[in-house]
Amino acid sequence: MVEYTKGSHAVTDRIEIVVPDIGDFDAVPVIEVLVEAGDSVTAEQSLITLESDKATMEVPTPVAGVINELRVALDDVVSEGHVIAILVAADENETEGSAAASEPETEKQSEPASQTEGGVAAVDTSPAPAPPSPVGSVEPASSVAGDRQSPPVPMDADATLPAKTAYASPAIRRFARELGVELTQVVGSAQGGRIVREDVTRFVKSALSGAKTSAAGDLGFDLPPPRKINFSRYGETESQPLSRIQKISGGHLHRNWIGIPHVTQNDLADVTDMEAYRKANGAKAQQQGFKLTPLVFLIKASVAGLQEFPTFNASLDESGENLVLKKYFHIGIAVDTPNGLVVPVLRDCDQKDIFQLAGELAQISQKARDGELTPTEMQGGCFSISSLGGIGGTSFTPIINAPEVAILGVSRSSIRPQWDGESFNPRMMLPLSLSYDHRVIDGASAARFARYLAGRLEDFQSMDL
Ligand code: CAO
Repeated sequence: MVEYTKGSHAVTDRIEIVVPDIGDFDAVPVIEVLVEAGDSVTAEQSLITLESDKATMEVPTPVAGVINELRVALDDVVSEGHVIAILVAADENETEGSAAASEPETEKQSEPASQTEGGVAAVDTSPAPAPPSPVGSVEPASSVAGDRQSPPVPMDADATLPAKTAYASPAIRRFARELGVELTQVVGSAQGGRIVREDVTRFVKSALSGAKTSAAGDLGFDLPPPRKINFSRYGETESQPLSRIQKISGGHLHRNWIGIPHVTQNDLADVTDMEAYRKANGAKAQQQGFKLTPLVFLIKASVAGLQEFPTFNASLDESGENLVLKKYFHIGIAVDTPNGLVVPVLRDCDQKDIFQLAGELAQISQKARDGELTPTEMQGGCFSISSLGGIGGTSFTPIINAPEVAILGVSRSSIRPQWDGESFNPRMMLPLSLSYDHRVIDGASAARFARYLAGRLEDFQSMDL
């Protein structure tokens, strides 16, 4: 396509800039449009960015000129030969003039393919800058593929994204470099976690506004979002949405997991005698319409532990510099429901006996399974217990239910041989897993607390049952 326009200084050509040979790729989305109609461009300046599954590639114009018409838009899908833009080429003098007159445009120029800071996630396939081509050397006929003057550089289909490398186009890398932004710190909001211009500016604004770490969970670091994976490439799949509870509790669990330095202290309690007592009292509970499970003894032991170790019955305040010590004893119980995990709170457990607690537990866990808990019933806990003992296991790491500072995980009791100094005896041993916030509780205190719990269960009669 040629159109000769008599200008005052030169003859200009309308040239189609097309997608060059991009290797084995076909139907590749346009993830960035770097120019607008009316922009002056220099030879080798990038016009658009394309993206395959694993790599990005900028397509430059082989000649200088003015963008007369843009033929692609964001998210268009293009293949080799697709027309990107119609360019009005200028002669050398005009090119120099326009480049000088539009200084900011030079920001958009391609850089050599050696941009490797921060690990190369996005493969910059822009060729090394070539000397501007004299207009006269561009054939004023038909299309100009990007590869005519800029040798095609195929996308790197095998490029993988290491976990902590930034995924951004070369243009965004340049932009970030100009602002002094370390791209590995920025969370990408575009598909597959790719970083776009807005992500960089948001990061800068956040840094300028002084975002900082606090006890409240303002974590002060960004995590790269999960990559989009097409699992159906490997076999049949089906999509199932998470339940509302899973979505809500998932956010809390994630924040607590990454925001609190967890350590889990494991111990074993000899509950042989306690189990005998529990079984002996089972019928009494049954008559009242509920079961007497080990959980109520664990609630009582936990209350005793919180009374003995007040820092376990505490929360960090918003500043992260003070502990709020609580004088009440409300225990959260993790309940498994068809819709996900919920943690209703049993109040004033220090003032209730094991039968009252067993009755309340039966009632509130049924309410939880029926999806009828009110927000108030899930608030105000001091310490939580997550019991998987009815199911099995030998230990696990429960996640602290912030703003609490510790949680007790309970696994299934079993008969284990215990050495009494002379012989092994079969004893019923209950595994305890105490996760604690290491900012508030040190390891020695946690070991003492876990031992204390075990001791209370072993000497259960000493508790106020
Ligand atoms: N060791 C051995 N047996 C145990 C036990 C233990 N640690 N804990 C409970 N059991 C027994 C009970 O005695 C009961 O036996 P019977 O059926 O013979 O009476 C059986 O296991 C089932 O107990 P249960 O689970 O119905 O009752 P519970 O009081 O122990 O627990 C509740 C109640 C609501 C906490 C529980 O049903 C539940 O939902 N647990 C799951 C909690 C959870 O999902 N935690 C994970 C959170 S992190 O994702």
